[in-house]
Amino acid sequence: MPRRFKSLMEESERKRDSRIVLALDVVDEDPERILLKSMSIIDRVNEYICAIKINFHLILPLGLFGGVRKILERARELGLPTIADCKANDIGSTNRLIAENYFRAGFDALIANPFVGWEDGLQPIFEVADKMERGVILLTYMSHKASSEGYGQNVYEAISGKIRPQYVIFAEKSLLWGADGVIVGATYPERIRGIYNILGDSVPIYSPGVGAQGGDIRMAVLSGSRYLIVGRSIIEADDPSKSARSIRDIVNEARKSD
Ligand code: BMP
Repeated sequence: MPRRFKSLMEESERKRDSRIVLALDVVDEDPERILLKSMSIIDRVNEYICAIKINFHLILPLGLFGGVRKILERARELGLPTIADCKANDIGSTNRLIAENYFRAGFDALIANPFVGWEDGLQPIFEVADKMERGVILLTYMSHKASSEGYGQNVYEAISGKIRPQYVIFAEKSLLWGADGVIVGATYPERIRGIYNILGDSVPIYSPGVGAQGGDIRMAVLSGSRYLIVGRSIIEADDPSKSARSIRDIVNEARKSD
């Protein structure tokens, strides 16, 4: 049975006419203020976004079964899917425990790192996702400056005996493993295009890296990104609601000219 995360995202996207995933990266020394600010941002921007991604900015100070669970409940009430940005990257038994905990807390999907491979690596995560009907999104080309040192390397692929770009191999694995999405930095539109050429519409591309990291929304969308992950441009704006709406509108405009 196919996992339902992709359709959950499509439904949310349709309902709100938005392809913006909010990176709820609220920073504050006081965990209580993080929780309050997070809730307030969600209330202000929820009509302009289609999902919420939560990273260690919240998971560490609030705790998965403490404040984070409250935020996940709020997101659920609003009908917004949630993604755990834990970049799972360990041996199989630990990965299984990571997935079980994030999904038990209420996340609809998690982000994992394909560098660890399948057997005794990511396989248990996909098994847990199947069992609990959640999603798995794979890092395929990250948005930061040193991304080429890992994702962009040319590597010897034992199966084919050829030298190939790492990110191309990861894109192919996302198809093979049945991933529900891939992360490709908006800062590298040519990589988005290359990966989109492999995946087509079967595995949606999620792109962080616009705004604060310098990526261009229009270029990312025209190159094949389906969802834009946006944090600081919304969170740190004087008016998060206005910022979320205007980014949503730029994405929708770009889609029309596609
Ligand atoms: P911002 O829009 O503030 O740059 O936030 C982007 C978010 O996406 C952060 O939570 C970051 O950790 C995450 N992210 C990223 O920026 N690049 C990647 O390649 C993968 C990510 O998860």
